[in-house]
Amino acid sequence: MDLATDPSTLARRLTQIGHRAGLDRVGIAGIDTFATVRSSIEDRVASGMSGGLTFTFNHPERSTDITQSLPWARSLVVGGKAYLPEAGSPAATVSRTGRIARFAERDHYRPLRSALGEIAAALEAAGHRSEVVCDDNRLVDRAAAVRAGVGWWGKNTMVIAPGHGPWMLLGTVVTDAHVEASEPMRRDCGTCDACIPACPTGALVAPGVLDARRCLAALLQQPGSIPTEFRAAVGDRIYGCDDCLEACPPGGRLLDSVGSTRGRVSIEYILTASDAELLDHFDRFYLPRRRPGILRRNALVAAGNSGDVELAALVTSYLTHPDPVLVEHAAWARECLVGSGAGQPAPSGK
Ligand code: B12
Ligand code: SF4
Ligand code: SF4
Repeated sequence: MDLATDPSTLARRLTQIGHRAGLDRVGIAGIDTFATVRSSIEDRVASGMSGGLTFTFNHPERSTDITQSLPWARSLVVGGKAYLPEAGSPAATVSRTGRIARFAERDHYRPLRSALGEIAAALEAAGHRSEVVCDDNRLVDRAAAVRAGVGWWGKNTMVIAPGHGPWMLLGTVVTDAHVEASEPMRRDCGTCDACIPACPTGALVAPGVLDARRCLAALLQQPGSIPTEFRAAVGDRIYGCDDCLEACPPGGRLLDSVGSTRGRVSIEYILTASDAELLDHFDRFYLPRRRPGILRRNALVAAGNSGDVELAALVTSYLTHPDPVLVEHAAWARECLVGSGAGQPAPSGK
């Protein structure tokens, strides 16, 4: 592939390549430090709102300045790939199953990475260095996307794009080529604030500010105990949470167009499968240190919330499990199912 050398033609060609490879949005950004984002991340850590998450919170100075990882970087070619309607929607209620957020219903990062790979390959064929950086601690993906005009920053902290709403995963090709930057999008949420009351745990504490200590997406992927005050709100979730995305009007039409139901998984399967089976079946999930116990813990909470007494025997079998976290969640779930009232959290808050 012949690539032009002038920055403006190069931007056009790379955008075309990205779209042909399946990207829904492509934009170009410069590599200046994301200074505001850096101070936001530092504020989240200082206030405790990062909730012990690592990712970009570990080294904000590195995640907000790509030249610290890739000193040759000159431009960021940012891509967004929508995962609706493909991901479908979890059916409303199917007994003895839990729900997986749409982004993780299968590996939706794969087509995104592959499309970004085509852009990188074209750059390399033209003699440029390039590297795909996607959902990686070296770069704040949303900040790059906003600067590249891929979308705007929503009050639910998501990058929102016209036609796709928040239902888009993001990634970047970092290159040493000089590519003309795109204009950031001149749009914002306006007077809408539908996502804020839609959050079941009040994790969106102000427009654009997420307290990860309250966010179910964070709580369900972290090890340890899920605080009892949030267990009822977990509902039937096993991994991820889509409530603040579902509430978002710019993604509404796409959500309504979804025909298929996916993203349900058997609670009994999670509670009876071996470690190896769980890690293989859910290999796309982020589970710190590959701990399958996180899934079992979540399944116990979902079982407790199900009100389905048929699950009580399986839940009870966990009362002798060697992992004390699972024992405690099993006791809670059992109390919900056969204790003071099906579906109610244990009154003692154990
Ligand atoms: C850590 C992380 C999480 C954490 C924390 C999320 C968070 N909001 O910070 C947890 C585990 C909770 C999480 C959850 C989810 N995540 Co996540 N996550 C990341 C990760 C690794 C880093 C994000 C980060 O740096 N946060 C730091 C904080 C400070 O950034 P921020 O909240 O965006 O803050 C900015 C805005 O709030 C804005 N802002 C500040 N004030 C104001 C005021 C107003 C009015 C407005 C509008 C904006 C605004 O400026 C801040 C920065 O200066 C990225 C991948 C990556 N490497 O970038 C994926 C990423 C953000 N996650 C993603 C996804 C898909 C999700 C989930 C939807 C998954 C799910 N269904 O469960 C949920 C969504 C929850 C939510 N509302 O954010 C996508 C988002 C795609 C998109 N279109 O935006 C990313 C980009 C992964 C990817 N490569 O596609 N995630
Ligand atoms: S992902 Fe769920 S819990 Fe987290 S902020 Fe959005 S609605 Fe709230
Ligand atoms: S629900 Fe409304 S306020 Fe929230 S991100 Fe979507 S458009 Fe913005």
